[in-house]
Amino acid sequence: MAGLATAFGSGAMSNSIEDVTQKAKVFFVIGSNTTEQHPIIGMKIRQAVRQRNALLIVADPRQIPLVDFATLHLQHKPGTDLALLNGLMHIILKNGWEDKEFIAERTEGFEEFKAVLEHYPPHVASEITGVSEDLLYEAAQLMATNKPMAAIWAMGITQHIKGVHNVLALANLQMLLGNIGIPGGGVNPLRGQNNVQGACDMGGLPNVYPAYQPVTSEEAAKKFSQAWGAPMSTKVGMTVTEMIPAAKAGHIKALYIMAEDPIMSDADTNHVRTCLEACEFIVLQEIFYTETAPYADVLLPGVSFAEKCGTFTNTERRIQLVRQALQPLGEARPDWQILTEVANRILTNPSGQRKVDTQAPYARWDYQHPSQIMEEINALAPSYAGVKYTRLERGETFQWPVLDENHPGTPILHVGKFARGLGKFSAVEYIPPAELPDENYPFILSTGRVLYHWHGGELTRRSQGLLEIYPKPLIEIHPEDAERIGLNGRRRVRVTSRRGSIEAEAWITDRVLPGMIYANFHFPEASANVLTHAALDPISKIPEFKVCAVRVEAVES
Ligand SMILES: Nc1nc2c(c(=O)[nH]1)N[C@H]1C(S)=C(S)[C@@H](COP(=O)(O)OP(=O)(O)OC[C@H]3O[C@@H](n4cnc5c(=O)[nH]c(N)nc54)[C@H](O)[C@@H]3O)O[C@H]1N2
Ligand SMILES: Nc1nc2c(c(=O)[nH]1)N[C@H]1C(S)=C(S)[C@@H](COP(=O)(O)OP(=O)(O)OC[C@H]3O[C@@H](n4cnc5c(=O)[nH]c(N)nc54)[C@H](O)[C@@H]3O)O[C@H]1N2
Ligand SMILES: [Mo]
Repeated sequence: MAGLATAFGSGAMSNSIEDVTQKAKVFFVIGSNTTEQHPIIGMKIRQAVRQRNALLIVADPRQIPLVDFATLHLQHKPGTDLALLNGLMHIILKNGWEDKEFIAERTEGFEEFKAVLEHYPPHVASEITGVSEDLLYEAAQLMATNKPMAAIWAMGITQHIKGVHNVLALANLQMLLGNIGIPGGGVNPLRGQNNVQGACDMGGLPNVYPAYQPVTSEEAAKKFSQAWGAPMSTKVGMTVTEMIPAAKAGHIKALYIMAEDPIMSDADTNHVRTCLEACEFIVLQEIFYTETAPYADVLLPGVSFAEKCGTFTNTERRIQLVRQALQPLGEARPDWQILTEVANRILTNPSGQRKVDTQAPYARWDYQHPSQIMEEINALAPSYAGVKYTRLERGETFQWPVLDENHPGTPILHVGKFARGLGKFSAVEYIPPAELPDENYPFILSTGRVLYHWHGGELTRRSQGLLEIYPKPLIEIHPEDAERIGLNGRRRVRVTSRRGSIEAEAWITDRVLPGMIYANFHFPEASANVLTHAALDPISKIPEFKVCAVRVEAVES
């Protein structure tokens, strides 16, 4: 997420869902299983294709359901996106299909970028990606001759050691074609969790305060020190993927984990277990007793979305009010109330260091209602300045930035001008994934989700209906590979990486490429994360969930 912030001010959709799905002439969907993971947006893309003949290019190593609607499917090898994108842009430039006016007026860094593209003529791009030269040419032509094109992506692009560079390459593509700041175009990362956008907007990242005010800025540090009554550091903090290993190394003594299940969702589960074991003190704020719960010293019972009020900010930067529908059970309380209580204990603890000036405007921790939290947000986060609770209660929703009480919000970012002035082309080169197949581990494993389950499955494995449809983890394997490993009518496979081993049922299907298998992390008895590799993107610190090397063997059921 931090990485996306470098390109466009924040990792958010530049255009709105309505705008993109109604106005794009071409959809370029890369690394997003949209119909299964963002079903509403997926449905709208399907409608656009069927009802108004929009064109659809899907770039995905798997035959995802959206491929049935696609004009072209670029089925590239996992982890080769940069070669694919640079190869497409090479063709666009060679044919003079770029938007020369946009490049001259709105961008910088074009010459260096152009020099890098020289390294990706069609035969090279085709060799690396496995996509034929003809198909590359067809895709480039289709993109360049139909404007506007909306670029849409998700985790298939970002969960790589080159995830940030992949995103920068997509921004390059959209600038090259002049598809930024216009209806039906833009750079559109589909955010995952219902409120992950809101969490980032509120500074739930190690490098920014609310509204992406940089932690390293003296000015921001001063602003927040005064508001919160305590000195603020200008040092960038750690990401979760750095904190967990730091707990093992002894650099972190305590973890306060809220609404995360690292035993299920972090890469390399066996390693995560040893890290959590080594950590001296763990607080877990959860709504269920999860796989991570046995490692916690204290469990704090939170409540689900239906039992509290507040706001969620969705993937198109839209801030929406949530109203409480159910009464919390037992001692469970909304997360903000638990945090308020904990903060008050710290503030009033006589043995504590009490460096807080409680006279500061927002140091009191006396919230009675989420509307008071929103008042603080209005005052401190400029892009939320006009998101007044009273407006939300009247039924308004807004896409930030909402600059003041009368501002209607901003459906499309970067109209006429980028947040940073000129849009910068980035010269980014392809490098292979951190771990590639070899003699001992001859398959590529890619991981992700299925329609019927949610991450660690804590929420969805409790639903009888969902379990009836998808009761156990399945590992997708190509028919040729099933034969090669001698499955021979049997269904069970053992998958082993350098980090661990799981056994599960195989789903023999040509959804995946030969030489590639696909697994999910929805079931503790066979979670893909036992196998995954915690190699991180050096900028975003996201693990390479989408590529590692494994061995696959048939086992007796
Ligand atoms: N039902 C359901 N919906 C969800 C979630 C859930 O758990 N269940 N989770 C939510 C969350 S938090 C998120 S982040 C989103 C994730 O949404 P997505 O990113 O769409 O979901 P993933 O399953 O991670 O896989 C993305 C796609 O990337 C492809 N892929 C794999 N490797 C590569 C590669 O190297 N390059 C490219 N271009 N593609 C590749 C996969 O085949 C897959 O189609 O989903 C959200 N929606
Ligand atoms: N192999 C592999 N691993 C992945 C990924 C992948 O594609 N492949 N994707 C990654 C991505 S994109 C994501 S987002 C993560 C998701 O990983 P997590 O965030 O760990 O997964 P979730 O299951 O969404 O949520 C964790 C917990 O939040 C709890 N919870 C739900 N609502 C509330 C609430 O209101 N309050 C509190 N206190 N708790 C609540 C649930 O009970 C659940 O146990 O997984 C990552 N891990
Ligand atoms: Mo996510």
